[in-house]
Amino acid sequence: MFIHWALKEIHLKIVYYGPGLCGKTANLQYIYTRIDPALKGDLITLKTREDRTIFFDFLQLEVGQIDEKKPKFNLYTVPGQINYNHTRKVVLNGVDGLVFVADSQKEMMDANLDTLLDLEKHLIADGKSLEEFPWVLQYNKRDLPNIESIQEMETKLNFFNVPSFEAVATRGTGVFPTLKEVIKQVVAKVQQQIEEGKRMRA
Ligand SMILES: Nc1nc2c(ncn2[C@@H]2O[C@H](COP(=O)(O)OP(=O)(O)OP(=O)(O)O)[C@@H](O)[C@H]2O)c(=O)[nH]1
Ligand SMILES: [Mg+2]
Repeated sequence: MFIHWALKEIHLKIVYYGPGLCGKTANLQYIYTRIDPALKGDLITLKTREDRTIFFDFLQLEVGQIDEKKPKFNLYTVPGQINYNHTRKVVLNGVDGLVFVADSQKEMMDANLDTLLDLEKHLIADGKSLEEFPWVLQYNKRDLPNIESIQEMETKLNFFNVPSFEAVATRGTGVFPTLKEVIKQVVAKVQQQIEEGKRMRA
């Protein structure tokens, strides 16, 4: 979180995390096409020729008001490829909320879990933990034939019982429910922090 007092803005960072090719960029691309131009910045993407993310995708959104300040949500994706571990760590710096995008295809279950554990490791190194952090799960690619059941994915990945959403990111299905829930959690946490801050000063 970063508060720009002069502009009365609160900048909040949401990161889409998940294994390679799970659909993180597809989420941001859909959001970008559906947001009022007055409320969004450019979609900035840094990708290889094969459309794989090499550093991150970035999109800024404006939503409502918190404590008389304008919240600006900075949405980032991480690169999912194994060899970009350091980049993922850098992109996670200062994160306020997370969307874990899982790939529903059966053969991706190990990669989903490994990536989730890798995320937890980065958070712990930064003094945070999935157990007490605003985050949601998205089960993406529900349109493909060889997918795992939701029940099985819940058992394998949702060990902290966070809100979860089925999605087909390329069609936009489930994309906004996922985003709205993570925003709701992040805002609730920020409001709590602001109230605590006020009490401390009182
Ligand atoms: N059928 C189907 N394909 C999808 C879905 N979401 C994404 N894809 C496809 O999966 C491929 C990878 O999607 P991306 O959004 O680039 O995945 P990513 O997670 O950003 O991948 P990296 O940046 O390489 O980590 C693309 O060909 C997408 O069109 C989905 O819900 N269903
Ligand atoms: Mg990507």
